[in-house]
Amino acid sequence: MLHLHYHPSDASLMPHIFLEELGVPFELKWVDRANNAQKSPDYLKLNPNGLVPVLVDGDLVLYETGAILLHLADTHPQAQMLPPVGSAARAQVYKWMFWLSNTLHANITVYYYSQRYVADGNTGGASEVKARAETRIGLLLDQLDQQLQHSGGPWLLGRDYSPADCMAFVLSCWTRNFERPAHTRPHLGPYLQRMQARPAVQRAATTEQLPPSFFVKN
Ligand SMILES: N[C@@H](CCC(=O)N[C@@H](CS)C(=O)NCC(=O)O)C(=O)O
Repeated sequence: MLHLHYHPSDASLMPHIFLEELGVPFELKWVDRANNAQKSPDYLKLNPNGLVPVLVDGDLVLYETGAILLHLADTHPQAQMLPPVGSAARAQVYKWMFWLSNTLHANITVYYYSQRYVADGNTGGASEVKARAETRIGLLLDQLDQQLQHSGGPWLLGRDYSPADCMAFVLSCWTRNFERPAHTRPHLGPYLQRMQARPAVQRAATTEQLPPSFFVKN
C-alpha cells in the first residue's frame, strides 16, 4: 500500500491528485503542521528537510514532489501518464516539471515564507520580499500562460495529460489572492477550470476539505 504524508492544500495535493488520477489504492497520513509535526524527529527520518509531502512505497521513502510524481507515473505504466522514454515529448514533460518545481514553486515559497528571508522582526523587509516575489511570479505565470497558448491545450503539454498538470494546477491555485492571480490570464483561466472539473481533482479536494476559495480569489 502506498502512503502519502500530506497536509491539506500543501504541495502534497499534487501527488494526492495524481494518485486519484491513477485510481490506485493509497492511504493518506496527516502531518500536523499546526504543531510542527513536519520538524519532529520521526518525520525528519522520512524527510530531513522537514517538508510535506513524503511518499512511502514499500521500502522506498521518497520526498520531493516532482520525484514522487515521476515515480508514480513510472510504476503505473498502464495509466500512460508519460510519453515513451527517450521521446522529445517526454523531455518536454521533464522540462516543465523541473521548471515548475525549481522556478515557479521556489518563488512561491519566497512569497509565502518572506519572513524567513529577512532578520527576525523586520516586517518591512519581509513585505518588500513578498511584493518582489509576487512581481517575479507574475512573469512566470505569463510564461505558463504562453505555454498553454503554444501547446493548444487542453493540458499543459497539449493533448496528453501528464503529472506536470498536477503541479501547474496547484501552484496556480496558490496565487489566488495575488493582485493578478493565475486564473485571470486568458489561457490559464480556462485551463484551471478544466483541471478543477476533473473527477480526480474533485475527489482530492473533497478529501482535503478544500473550500471553493482555494481555487479562486477570496
Ligand atoms: N521542494 C519540496 C517543497 C515542499 C514544500 O515546500 N512543502 C511545504 C508545504 S507546501 C512545507 O512542508 N512547509 C513546511 C515548512 O516549511 O516548515 C517539494 O517539492 O516537495
